[in-house]
Amino acid sequence: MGTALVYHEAMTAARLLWDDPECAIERPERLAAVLERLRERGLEQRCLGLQAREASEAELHLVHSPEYVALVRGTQALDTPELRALSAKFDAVYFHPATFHCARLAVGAALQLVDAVLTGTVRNGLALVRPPGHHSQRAAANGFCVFNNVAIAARHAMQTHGVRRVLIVDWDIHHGQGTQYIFEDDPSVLYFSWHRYEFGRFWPHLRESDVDSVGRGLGRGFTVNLPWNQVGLGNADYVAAFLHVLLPLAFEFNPELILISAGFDSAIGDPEGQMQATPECFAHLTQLLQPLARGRICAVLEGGYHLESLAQSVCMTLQALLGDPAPPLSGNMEPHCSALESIERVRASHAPHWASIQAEGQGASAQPEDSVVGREPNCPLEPIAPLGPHPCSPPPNPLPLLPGDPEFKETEASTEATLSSLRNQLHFHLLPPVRVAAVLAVSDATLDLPPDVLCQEDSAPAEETQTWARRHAALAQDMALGTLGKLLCLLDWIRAEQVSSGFAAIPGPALVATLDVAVRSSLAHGSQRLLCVTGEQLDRPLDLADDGRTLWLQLGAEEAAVPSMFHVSIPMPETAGGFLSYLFTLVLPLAYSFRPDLVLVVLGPAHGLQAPQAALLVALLQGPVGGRVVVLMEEVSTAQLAGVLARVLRGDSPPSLGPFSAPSPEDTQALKGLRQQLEPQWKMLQVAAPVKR
Ligand code: X5A
Ligand code: ZN
Repeated sequence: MGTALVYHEAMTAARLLWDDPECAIERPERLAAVLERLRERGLEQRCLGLQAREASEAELHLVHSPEYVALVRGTQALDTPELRALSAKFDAVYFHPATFHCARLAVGAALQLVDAVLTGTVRNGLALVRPPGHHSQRAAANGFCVFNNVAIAARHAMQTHGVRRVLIVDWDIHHGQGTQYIFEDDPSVLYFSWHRYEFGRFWPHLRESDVDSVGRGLGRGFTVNLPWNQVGLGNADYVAAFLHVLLPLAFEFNPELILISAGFDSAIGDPEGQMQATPECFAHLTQLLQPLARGRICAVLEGGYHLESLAQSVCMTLQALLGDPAPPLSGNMEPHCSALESIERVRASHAPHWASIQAEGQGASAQPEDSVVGREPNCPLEPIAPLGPHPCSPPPNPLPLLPGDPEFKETEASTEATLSSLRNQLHFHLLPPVRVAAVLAVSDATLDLPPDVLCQEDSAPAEETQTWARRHAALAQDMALGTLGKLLCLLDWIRAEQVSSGFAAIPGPALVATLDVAVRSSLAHGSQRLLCVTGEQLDRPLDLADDGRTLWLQLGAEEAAVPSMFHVSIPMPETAGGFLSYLFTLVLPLAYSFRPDLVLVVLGPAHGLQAPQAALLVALLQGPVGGRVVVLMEEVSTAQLAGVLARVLRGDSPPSLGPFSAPSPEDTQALKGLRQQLEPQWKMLQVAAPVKR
């Protein structure tokens, strides 16, 4: 199941014909730059290319009034002064004689993409379009947008394909007020938008962009606004917003289709957004959505005005759609105070509507608040975040002026340097030739592994294997020794970037010993930070130094406990909702804060995870570690787990967990207690601004 790329060259025809600094940034070169970079990276060639068609007028009427459509149709025959006069009747809009044609192609592209995904031709896809759509309203153009591409696509999915629930994720840096108005009272569309707001000082300056606009009537709770009140926010803030706001709600909503209003003016270097998120961040955001809606994601371009940043960000999004592992995120992964305050406020506004965040409990100010329009920030204005490279990243070349350096000052030149160094890094970030390797005692045809999974036959040198095996009586046995040799070789290949990930079926009695050796040998070979997640009470080796190089997370312990900052235990949650809240509010924030270079997931004989839960855990843990996940499972679980884990490791979407159920109060309490103890060290756990007010 592939990825579609929908495009038509004619969408570069419309352009601004007079002088207007506000509109000048929305220009044809945007699409040209993106396409050039996609070709250069070989990404276009990996997709199913579809040529965009024009939407019919009936399709435009799914959202727009006949009078408005007729008005736009009429612009084809206007001369420049007439176009200019008409444009002036709207806010931040220009018309060109080609606008009607381009805008119908943009809608048609979104519809074709939805059709390709919903008929099963592809799993997901991206539509590269101009003009953008999310500011467009029933009878108004606005903010460069003529027809609302994504809103029409959502209505079409519901009417033509019988889709019952659509999630729209609007990660453009502007509020898609057009989309909000269209679905305000509709509970079948969950609309999430984050946007630069600055207490109302930023365009479009709307009161209804704030957290307390949650929808109306039956649609109450189905509009989610996350206003950013400070510029300079970045990777940590965006990932925190997904983990602590969007994903809990989205899993509870359980969409059948996801549409992304994919604007990249939220990325570093963009003159509109003034934010700091790097292009890889969009790969992470895309990956985090993949477990939903069976991976049926349609991304439709909106804004994005820095050509280089836009092109790189689109590449990252498309790579994630194609199933490639995402490069690890740069930066220190500490959300800004101002971002945490916004997250806290939107959670408080939505707690009455969603069991998933109600249960998690609130920060210091538990009550939904009134608007903050015109208010001054609670948080001190923070310097723009340092943006050091991830320790796993290859050295950038040439050495850049990276933020994080004490000498560093945020300037236009430094942003350009960051982008060009990122480009070099991304060129360096060649994917290992093998995505998944399997260590099996005997090659087992009944396991139903995807054909591209490499069955690992090679072993580490016998001498090395035997030296390690001497530590444990359980490894003396032939079968255990054979598996250990292959596993050591697999770990070596991962370090050498020949293989991305893998799993190993270990004979039961040797599991603990094999894990012990896997950890020690990885540390001996230079692993800086190793995250070990176990699905049960599996003890951390007592004599292993608690020096911050390993982080142990036991899911399925007897009780919640924090023996150290690097050793966390929690009982297995009782419900599906509880499991999800563990993932989003504990496991992933810890993993994103720790920034491991290797993740070991251990599923022993007593692991309490159902196969879809194990698959989701493994799928999501790939994000923080650049795909370098190794699963050790007890041999008897292989029949049940190998196929499904192999698929998520190669980038397929995990199977659904089944219907949502609220977390139990016990699970919620356990989580809350842990979070309080761990927050000072692991900043991605925070869901509220530090109390200081
Ligand atoms: C789609 C989009 C921005 C309009 C900005 C007007 N529109 N100042 O990014
Ligand atoms: Zn925008």
